Amino acid sequence: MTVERTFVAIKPDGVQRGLIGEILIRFEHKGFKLIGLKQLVPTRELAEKHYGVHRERPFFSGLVDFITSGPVVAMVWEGDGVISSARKLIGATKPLEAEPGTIRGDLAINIGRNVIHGSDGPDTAAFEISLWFNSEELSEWTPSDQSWRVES
Ligand code: D4T
Repeated sequence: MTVERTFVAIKPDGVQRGLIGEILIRFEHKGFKLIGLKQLVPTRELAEKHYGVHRERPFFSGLVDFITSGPVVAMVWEGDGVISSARKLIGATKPLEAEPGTIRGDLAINIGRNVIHGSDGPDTAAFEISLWFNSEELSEWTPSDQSWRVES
């Protein structure tokens, strides 16, 4: 298994609903390592770049309006297989189809208010991390209990 990094963002609905702690703890308890964390209100330019693949979709402008409507908590998480594992922790895009136990399955109802974003592959992860973070905002560190999470 390769050590990877992924981009995760708590969307404005998750921040407004006071779900930051609830979401962070799921990634921490899983054992992934937090490399970067900040809260910001995204500019339209940032949001349009982030959701650029959806530019032609009918929901695009509503999605950009929503994601720029308030603070977002942007994060980078690191660990073995973290890109696909984060997607599993997050659950299906449509919250009513997301399994119980996943973040969307437990905490959301509506596709347009689905609380959280996670990169969907290695190329997207690299693009989104560099879009949202400067390199000096990312920390290189070793958790003191690392040997209790990962066999060396
Ligand atoms: P994100 O990118 O937010 O993690 O969501 P997903 O990766 O799970 O899903 P996506 O890229 O297909 O959709 C991006 C974003 O657009 C919203 N959306 C999507 C919406 O409001 N209406 C829609 O019909 C779709 C397909 C939800 C997530």
